[in-house]
Amino acid sequence: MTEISSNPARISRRTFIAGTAVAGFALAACANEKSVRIPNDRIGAVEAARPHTGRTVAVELTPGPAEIDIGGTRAATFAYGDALPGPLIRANVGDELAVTVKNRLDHPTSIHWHGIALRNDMDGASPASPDIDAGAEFVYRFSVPHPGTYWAHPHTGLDADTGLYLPIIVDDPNDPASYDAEWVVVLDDWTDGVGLTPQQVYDGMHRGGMPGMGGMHAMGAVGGSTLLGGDSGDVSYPYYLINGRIPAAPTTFNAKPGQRVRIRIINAGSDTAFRVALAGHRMTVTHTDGFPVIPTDVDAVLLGMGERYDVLVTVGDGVFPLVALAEGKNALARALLYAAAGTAPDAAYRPPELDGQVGTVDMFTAAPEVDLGSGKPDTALSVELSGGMMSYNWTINGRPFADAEPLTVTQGRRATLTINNMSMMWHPMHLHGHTFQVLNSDGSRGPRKDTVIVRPMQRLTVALIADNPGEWMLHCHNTYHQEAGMMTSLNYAV
Ligand SMILES: [Cu+2]
Repeated sequence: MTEISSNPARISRRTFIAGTAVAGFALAACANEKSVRIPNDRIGAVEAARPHTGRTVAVELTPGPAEIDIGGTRAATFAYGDALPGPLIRANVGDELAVTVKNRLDHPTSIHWHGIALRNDMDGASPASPDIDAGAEFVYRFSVPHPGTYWAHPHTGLDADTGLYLPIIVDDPNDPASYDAEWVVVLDDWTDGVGLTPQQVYDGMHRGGMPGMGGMHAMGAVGGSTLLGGDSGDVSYPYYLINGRIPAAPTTFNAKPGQRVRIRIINAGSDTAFRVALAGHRMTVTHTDGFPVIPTDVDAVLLGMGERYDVLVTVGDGVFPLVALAEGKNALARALLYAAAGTAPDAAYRPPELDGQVGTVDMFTAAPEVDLGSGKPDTALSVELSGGMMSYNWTINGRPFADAEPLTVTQGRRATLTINNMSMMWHPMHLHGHTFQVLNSDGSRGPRKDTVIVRPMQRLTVALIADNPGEWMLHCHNTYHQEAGMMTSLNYAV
């Protein structure tokens, strides 16, 4: 690996970042010229048909420069205030969120409400909704139709790899809690302000290219992963965080032995899949990306960037590390669960559950109430993912986003979307505004998801119902792949 400065972002040979700082350059925000504009009344009609409580949850967010203590180390970055993650937003199904954003950054920003089936003109992703200029103010106003675990982050440049992220929970008051306590666990990979900036990381990879690097993982900085089907990532980060803290200075959660705790796990990372386990416990997966599944017991769960898993645990008697293994990167993030007085194992402790039965997307099935059924699709869409490290040219259907040929659906129809990964890297593919259902290769229906891991050379099909008119981004949730162009849009026919 290439060591840079005294407290470096460690970079695998695959990424090959030069050892000198690279001047940042502004990437032109290329609005897709094939952009469509769905008439406001159509978006308004769908919004009106969503559940409405008449209650508004008002929130103010000020994205701006911040210096965050990540556990004895301070990171100069961007954040929503002075904490990491940003403030939890919580609402009931049918509430309206009114989020006033005062942009204190020196560049445009947006907030994308990841996973929420909201009105298209509030999605926080250009061009469907406007980016917010430096110094400007914008109010996102939309209702939240489905309960679940969601999160928010910018959809501008590389800012998703800074401290700009926060969890969102939507509760269903008619669904009584079957647990005693709730623990929100946000995972992240961290370099900004302690190692290279995201722009330096990107520039290094974009200009990189290294003869003979295919399949080579010098120093083990970024290695392979069986679960991910090959290379695990492009960037080896200085730190991996749970709720904004490094493993040596973890956050803690207190519970009593025998209590049932719902853990809402969110992967807010940019280039890291995490394998998560609670030492000494099995966990019951209850939700994938906010939507219920038939409860399934596992030892650990695997989350790509953008994914959420909710799990239930029955707390044992003791002190238990919750450990997130940075998949293929030989590094950990952790937090501690205290259910008794005692001493936690040291920061490098790796619970055996991580090597037990790992929950992956193919193991889960949507709960009957959210199953999309076996209806025959009207439309079959497909995308091909390609690209590689050599020129860092990640694309969908051979085109970067600036030249993308959008997919088209007709409102009210059922569609399948087949994602054909022809690259040697896995990609967590995310669709805005919809929660699709994974179709298993044996024809059975899997879980509802808005972000799904597609392994190298895998062909994965999902089903969706076109019930939310607009222009919706479909992209890889690796921040660097997305920035390099791995994004297109799913447009409703006007
Ligand atoms: Cu990708």
